[in-house]
Amino acid sequence: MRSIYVTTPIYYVNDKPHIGHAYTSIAADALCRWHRRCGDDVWMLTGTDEHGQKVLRSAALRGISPQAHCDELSEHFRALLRLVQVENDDFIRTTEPRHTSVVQAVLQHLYDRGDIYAADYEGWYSTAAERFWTEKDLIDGKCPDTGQPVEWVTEKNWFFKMGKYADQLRAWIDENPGFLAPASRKSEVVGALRKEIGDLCISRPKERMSWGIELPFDRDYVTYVWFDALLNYLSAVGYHPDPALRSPDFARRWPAAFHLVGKDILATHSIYWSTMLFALGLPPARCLYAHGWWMVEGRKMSKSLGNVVDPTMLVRAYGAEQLRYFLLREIPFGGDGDFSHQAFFNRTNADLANDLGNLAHRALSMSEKWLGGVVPALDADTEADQALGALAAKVGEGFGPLFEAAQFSKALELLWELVSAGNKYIDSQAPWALNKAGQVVRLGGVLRRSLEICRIAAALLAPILPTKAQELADKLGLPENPLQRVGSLDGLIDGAPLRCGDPLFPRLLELPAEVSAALSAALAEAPPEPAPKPKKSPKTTTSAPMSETTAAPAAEAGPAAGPALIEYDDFAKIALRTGLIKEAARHPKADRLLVLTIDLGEAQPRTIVAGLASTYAPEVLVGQTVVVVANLKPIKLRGVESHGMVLAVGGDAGVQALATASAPVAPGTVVR
Ligand code: ME8
Repeated sequence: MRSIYVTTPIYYVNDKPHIGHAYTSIAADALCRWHRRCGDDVWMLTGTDEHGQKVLRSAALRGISPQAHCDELSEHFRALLRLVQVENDDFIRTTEPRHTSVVQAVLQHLYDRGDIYAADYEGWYSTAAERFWTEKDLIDGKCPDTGQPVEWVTEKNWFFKMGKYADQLRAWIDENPGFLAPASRKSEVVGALRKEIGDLCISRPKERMSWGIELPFDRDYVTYVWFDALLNYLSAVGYHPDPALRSPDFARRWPAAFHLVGKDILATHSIYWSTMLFALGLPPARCLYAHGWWMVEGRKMSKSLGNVVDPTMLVRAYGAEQLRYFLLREIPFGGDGDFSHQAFFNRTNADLANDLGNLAHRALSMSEKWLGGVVPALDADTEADQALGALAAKVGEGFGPLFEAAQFSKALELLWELVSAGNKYIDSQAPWALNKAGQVVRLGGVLRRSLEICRIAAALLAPILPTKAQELADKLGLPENPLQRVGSLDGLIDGAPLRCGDPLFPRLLELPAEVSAALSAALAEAPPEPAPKPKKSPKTTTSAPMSETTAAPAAEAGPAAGPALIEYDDFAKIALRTGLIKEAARHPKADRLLVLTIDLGEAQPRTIVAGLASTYAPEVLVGQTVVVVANLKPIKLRGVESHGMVLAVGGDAGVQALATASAPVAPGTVVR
């Protein structure tokens, strides 16, 4: 039995969790669920990072004590885990005594060994940002975060002898090729280590920042938040510098650790953390995996841009498992990606509703209709069956190693080769024709192989879609959903009862109403132009960071003016008619516009250009009845002449819904 200890970063409680936090936790959970299914000894740790300037500032802004703030915010992170079906074994908070006592014991131990010493720290201090900067960080001699003047400050602080362990780290990386992943990010660390590695300032004077763990050997200082936070990976599994005081579980978990982190904190983990471990006489974790960054429409998620994606809303709108699938499928785990509702919508419909859902529904419904609703027997393999079997074998062999290497999207891509082949197999073998011709044995064989593909999908998807995969296994007459025979088209139980029921993933017809509303709200709140941001030094600096960055305040929406009154005659001038959308396409020159062909009951349908592209995929509009302003003078919109206007709910802030008729009506019906 392999021991697998998977960790996520512990998240700052300066604000509520967003989709980036959900991402790492879901990935860690999927990995753990996979290993649990393989029978490994798994432990998943996540938690919250509760000390430091950022958290202190957030609490102060709310006018409550930092501890009360942390208690409340930490709960939001726990609630998110439950919502997205993460089954963590432990959740650590850095304000818990089980953690603070270990941090203090480690500090004392390193101090006693001579690995921590006092020295003057010098640097450019920004009072506005409450942090030090190096000379090269400054922009025009001013704080890069706030643009305010900085002053040269010298202050006593405590330092960890990080530089002493730099060679050991260089050698470790050379000798352990699997330590840093993916390979593309390894070069960043290797590059950083080519330069000299200084020592790490690990203290903050209490007079400047008191929200932290007190240094056991100097009561005027608290511990730098990163030195405190990184130790969570040890404190949570029973570590103590004195081996006699360690929990027996510790040897079970360390160093079998797999740290999943975002690329933003790769340097702190690879350099700070590994050298801290060397100083404690411990080997680094088995693997440090830095995944990529989710952006939103090409921009970093930020409160001030109003584009923070709330995972709670996504779960309510699309479903927790759809979110898990989208995040792990849409981008390679090490790469960056762009979040958009359109991409979510398309991915959910294409992969889950159309490919997998359709395969399952077709195979199950035909088996129910023509074969008595039980698992049919296999027949002798034809050439097409052999090709399908070979593909299943390839998937069975390839999926696990990819998944264990956190290559979730590649593993899913591989599985989908089989799912798509299953749909094509049904098309080419035409079970309906076999049924008509009374070829029952062949019909059974074809449907059995199609059902087997569904079984393989259920077995392999369980770590990502825990509930849906079990639901699919139930439909296939499997009370358990075992991870066996995933490379073979022969794993179902002959004669077991099948249950078709409702489709596994209903097809989305339009963006969920809540999503449209959130998009409109975001548009209303976002500033018209993103404020130009001064260049900021990356979080990955190996110099001694003295504080965290500030968050810009969210833009406020102005008060709405009441509408001006008009006479009835003014209103009567507007000819409103119902229109049936016959065709819809993206505008060739404008992302937000669609070009619609609408039947208004006239001799010819009209071309109308509408700003609906942010809310609706063109294909979902075809067949919908809308309300049209039919007597608007034609106008050219980005080169396409528009003959009318489609009414939608949501005003200037963005479209939330279409204005439509509540019952079927003929095109061209008067609306008044
Ligand atoms: O850095 N895309 O906490 P944090 C992908 N407390 N992942 C994202 C993301 C995005 N846009 N935004 C956040 C800290 N993440 C420290 C960690 S560990 C000892 C201390 C994820 O709240 C990603 O995992 O800023 C990233 O590393 C982490 O959240 C940062 O969370």
